[in-house]
Formats: sequence, structure tokens, C-alpha cells
Amino acid sequence: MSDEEDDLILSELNDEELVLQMMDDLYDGMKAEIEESVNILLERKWTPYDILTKALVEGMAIVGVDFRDGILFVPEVLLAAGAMKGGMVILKPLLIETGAPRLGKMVIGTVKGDIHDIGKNLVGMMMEGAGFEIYDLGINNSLEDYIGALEAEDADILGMSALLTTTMPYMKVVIDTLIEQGKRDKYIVLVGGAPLNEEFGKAIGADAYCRDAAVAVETAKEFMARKHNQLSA
Ligand code: B1M
Repeated sequence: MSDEEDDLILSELNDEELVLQMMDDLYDGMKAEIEESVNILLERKWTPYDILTKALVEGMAIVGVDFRDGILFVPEVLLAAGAMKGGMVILKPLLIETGAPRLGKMVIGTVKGDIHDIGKNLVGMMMEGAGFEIYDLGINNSLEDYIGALEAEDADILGMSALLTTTMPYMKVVIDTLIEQGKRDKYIVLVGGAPLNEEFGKAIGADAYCRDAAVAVETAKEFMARKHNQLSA
């Protein structure tokens, strides 16, 4: 850290400078600074929703783009996501209190037989940062886990992750069961994980394959917008 950064007193920055500084701090994964800035903006009577969307989400969008473009790598993104989570922990109860609009709810989990969760956690954090509510089932999920949670949580989106060629076929088992039970059209189904591709996503009947967390966020937003348009038509 440079002397200049050492000397920086966040509370002395005006709102515009502070928001720009937050984007830098998020990019650099500086959790304590993000938490301090969130508290400063709250003291300045910013609404939790404005802090979330105008500072944290916009900052995380920059991280997402640089991650997609190979400028940032997993350790840096995990740090940024951790800093974002620090801010979210402060804002979450206030957001619920003020009833800020949520973009939709996603149930996400790694499939049965698979314990890889780093990518799934990143997707969950980025989705949460973008304004989605996340119900994280963790790893090693059976179709009963997924379908039970979708119903109990009244979710809009099912997100499934698989990192092994031996576990990815289980996604089709879940989707086929949703079809058999007449529930497939109720949910947007997004799948991801390193061994998957677009073709596999289509073949198993998912709505979309998401190459990475940034694509997952964009795809979820697109499908939710379509769902809202259909409902209001
Ligand atoms: Co494992 N592992 N692993 N492993 N592991 C792989 C996947 C492997 C490719 C390594 C290799 O051999 N080159 C290989 C699979 C080979 C194959 O199937 N063809 C493998 C193997 C074989 C195994 C074991 C079988 C090893 C053994 O025990 N003999 C074993 C399996 C255990 C099990 O699951 N039953 C195993 C175990 C482990 C560890 C526990 C050591 C550890 C996992 C720790 C953890 O997750 N908590 C681990 C790790 C770390 C890896 C590698 C090295 C890295 C995976 C990772 O975290 N990537 C991996 C090699 C690799 O992938 N290059 C490997 C970083 C992460 C950010 O990327 O998960 O791809 P990723 O997520 C991305 C996208 O894919 C996408 O967005 C994410 C963020 O951009 N995405 C989604 C992911 N999920 C999504 C869901 C969505 C949307 C997008 O829903 C909407």
C-alpha cells in the first residue's frame, strides 16, 4: 500500500470520491475499508439500496468484467467477493427492513457426488451482489434437495454446478424429474461448471449454460426480465 493510500481518510472524501474509492477498494478486496465506507454513507443518510446498487454492485460489475476477460483471477475475485460480503452483511438487514426490490430468488447447489464449491460460491456471491436473493444448498445435492428447496423457497431460478464429468449428467436427472412432475416451466434453470458447455446445457434441457459468474448474473437478469414481461403481457 502506498503512503498516499495509508493517509487516506475515507470520511474526509465527498460522496462522489468515496463511491469511486469504494470501487477501487472492492477491486482490491479491502473488506475493512468497504465496511467503513458503507457505514459512512449510511451516516450520510444514503439509502441501503443506493449504497448497494450505486457503489457495491457497480464496483462488483467491474470486477466481473475483468474476471471474464482474464485480467483478474480467482484469488482476487474471492477477495473482492469477501469485501462485498462485508458490505452486504451491514446492508442486508436494512434492505429487508426498507423492502428494496429484489431481482429474483435463486436456489443454487453443487450436484450429487460432487464436492467442488468454489465456483458455485462465487456465482452465489456475484448474484447476491447483483441484487438476487440466494438460497445456497451447498454441495452433494440430490434431486429431492433441489426440488424441495425450489418449492419451500418459492424460487424463480435453479442454479446447478458440477465440476466432474462423472457428476454433470445428474443435472439431466434433476431436469427430467422437474418435467415428469410438471414443474419445469415454473423455474429458470441455469447450469455451470468447468466441464460443461453450451451444447451440454441444451442437450439436458437447461435454459442456459453459464460459462462464469458474470455470465450467470447477466443471464439471470435477462431471463427474469423476460419472465416479468410475460407476466405483465
Ligand atoms: Co477437483 N477436479 N477433484 N478438487 N478440482 C477438477 C475439477 C479436475 C478437472 C482436476 C484435474 O484433474 N485436472 C478433475 C475432474 C476431471 C474430470 O471430471 N474430468 C478433478 C478431480 C478428478 C477431483 C477428484 C476426483 C480427485 C480425487 O479425489 N481423485 C476429487 C473429487 C471429489 C468429489 O467432488 N467427489 C476432487 C477434489 C478436489 C478438491 C476437494 C481438492 C478441490 C475442491 C475444493 C472446493 O471446491 N472446495 C478440487 C479443486 C480445487 C479442483 C480444481 C483444481 C479447481 C476447481 C475450482 O475451484 N476452480 C479443478 C481443476 C480445474 O477446474 N481446472 C478440479 C475455480 C472456480 C472459480 O472455477 O469451479 O469452474 P469453476 O467455476 C466457474 C465456472 O465454471 C462457473 O462460474 C464459476 C466462476 O466463474 N460455474 C457456474 C461453476 N458453477 C456454476 C454454476 C452456475 C453457473 C456458473 O449455476 C448457474
